[in-house]
Amino acid sequence: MKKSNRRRFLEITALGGTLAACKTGGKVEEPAPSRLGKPVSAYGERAPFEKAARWTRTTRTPEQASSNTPHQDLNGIVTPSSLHYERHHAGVPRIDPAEHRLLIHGMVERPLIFTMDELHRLPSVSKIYFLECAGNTSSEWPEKTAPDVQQSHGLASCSEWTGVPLSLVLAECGVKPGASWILAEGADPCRMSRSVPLAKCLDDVLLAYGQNGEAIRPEQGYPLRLFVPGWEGNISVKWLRRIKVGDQPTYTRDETSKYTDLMPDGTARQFTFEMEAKSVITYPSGGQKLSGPGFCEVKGVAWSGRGRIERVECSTDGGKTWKDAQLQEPRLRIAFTRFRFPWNWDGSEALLVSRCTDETGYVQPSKEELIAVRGLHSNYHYNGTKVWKVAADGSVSNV
Ligand SMILES: Nc1nc2c(c(=O)[nH]1)N[C@H]1C(S)=C(S)[C@@H](COP(=O)(O)O)O[C@H]1N2
Ligand SMILES: [Mo]
Repeated sequence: MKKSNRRRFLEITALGGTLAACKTGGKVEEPAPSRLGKPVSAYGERAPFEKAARWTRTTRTPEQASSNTPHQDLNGIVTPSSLHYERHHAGVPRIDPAEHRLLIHGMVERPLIFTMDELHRLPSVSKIYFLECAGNTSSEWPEKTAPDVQQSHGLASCSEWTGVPLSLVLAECGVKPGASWILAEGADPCRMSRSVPLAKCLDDVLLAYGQNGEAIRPEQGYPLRLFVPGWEGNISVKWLRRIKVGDQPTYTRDETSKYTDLMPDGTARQFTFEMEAKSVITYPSGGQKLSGPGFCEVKGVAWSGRGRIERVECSTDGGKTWKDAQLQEPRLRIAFTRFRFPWNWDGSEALLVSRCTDETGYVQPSKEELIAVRGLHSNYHYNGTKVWKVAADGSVSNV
């Protein structure tokens, strides 16, 4: 999978491509020496020329809102914390970590209350995981369309999360025989809460306090969130303050009024936890414009809640023919995987689309295949392939 720069250059020329770059006209001047720069600073800032920003949408009130990651502007697999998507139902609470407590009670031998300090002393792990709202890409159900990848796929981001395995803390409390679910509750005014099967809690769920090397951002749940790898974002309860161990799901408002899907036969899917494999081309993507024909590296991200991404294929003719994309290593389980596909645009209309396969062998469905199974009344868990049209003038749009 590794390629030397020389090989990559040969690949471009083999494609008949040319590199879009300014000609020097023979005369090359060295850049002038610069003046003394800005002094050191306590907390870094990005270059003032960089403008990538979250796109925000207010659902009902300013607190009932979401904001989307600008995938079109990002590289690699880690989303900067300041650009991680946000979704909250009652605003971002301001929580002093010194005051914060986590209560664990219910079907346990020893109900315990943890301070943040006590949690920080416990054995910890760091893992790179994506997080995706179940509603991500719901704009692709037929009646609606998003103009760009930020609006269509921006409710998914990927961070390195640090925290204590929940299994360890539950072992401290001593889970009673017969227990099979937990209820996790947030400290925000709506007390957002979800039921999580105990088996998942004992597997890979984290009590996370770190994000990309520093403390979790307030928007992501500071000072403590539940992190449930690979499952719909809603279940990763932020500002976590209480876990109650029990022997059945609680059927909270968030898992009955929402986060269920109406199927074609009128029944509803509930507790659809896993996020299925999805991929999307982020460059070139909707709203962008190619300056002219020639070489263009197609780039994108793929992820699966069920494990590792094994394969990504790309098509430039709307899915009639496919070729394998290059996958950036390391390919981590339940994390973004960056893919790249060398393309020489000949200037005629093209339909760019990607399709991924995860380690379980599951292949991302086309929109038509997804609708055949799920119908048209669903809102959550859309993971169909995404086609972008490149018009002859280079402009890219959602089709
Ligand atoms: N306490 C609490 N936890 C919450 C929410 C919330 O509103 N309150 N929103 C949920 C939803 S719908 C999603 S998709 C994720 C979003 O996490 P993020 O804002 O860190 O991206 O958090 C979940 N956890
Ligand atoms: Mo969500």
